[in-house]
Amino acid sequence: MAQNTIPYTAYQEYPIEEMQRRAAEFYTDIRRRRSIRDFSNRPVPREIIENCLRAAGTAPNGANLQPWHFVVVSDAAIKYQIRLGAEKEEWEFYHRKAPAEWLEALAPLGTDEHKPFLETAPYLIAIFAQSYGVLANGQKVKHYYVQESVGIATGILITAIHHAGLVSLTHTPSPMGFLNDILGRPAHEHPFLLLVVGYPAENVQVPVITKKSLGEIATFL
Ligand code: IYR
Repeated sequence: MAQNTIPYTAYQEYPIEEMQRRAAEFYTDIRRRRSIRDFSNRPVPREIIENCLRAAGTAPNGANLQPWHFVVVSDAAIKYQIRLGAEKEEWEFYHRKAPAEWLEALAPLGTDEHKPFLETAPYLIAIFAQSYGVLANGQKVKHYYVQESVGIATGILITAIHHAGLVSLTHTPSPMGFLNDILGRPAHEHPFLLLVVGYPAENVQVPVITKKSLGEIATFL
């Protein structure tokens, strides 16, 4: 048993019918979420982003060491620097590095090296995964299951942003080391994702895609 415990009074049980309704309603709501690549420049109150980040920070994670750091960028000059850095890597990706098979897989999405949304959207959230933590006295603390932990936190963040009524894009220029330089993060923090957040542009279009069925993604034994 853990050394220091309190009763879990926050647990809330629902009657079966209510659970069924809640599960169905959540699915109906989250299936509306789409990755958006064309953003409005409409401002978003910072408090909304703060609460979405607080939600992300509740994620289950390795040894509760919370191996993440979120850098929220709304400053136009920094967004411009990030766009330059990302488009440089993306040019390399689309014109030099990406194998034909990968480009074929991306073709239905219509993506290319141009990333204007990195300047248009009101917020870019750079998500960093910390391979270790640093205590106030400078001592290093090893982190565990870092990728899994940060992935879960990112999933909660994306869900919170959708729940709040905003849209996002998981943007992954590769490599993303330029984010450490621009945002002044130390080398032991690895850029995980750049999450673009805001309102969708008016009359935004999204690719026609399908999701795998339950039978394809799950097995009940
Ligand atoms: N990082 C590039 C390419 C890209 C890769 C995958 I996998 C995607 O699902 C989408 C894009 C870009 O952002 O354009």
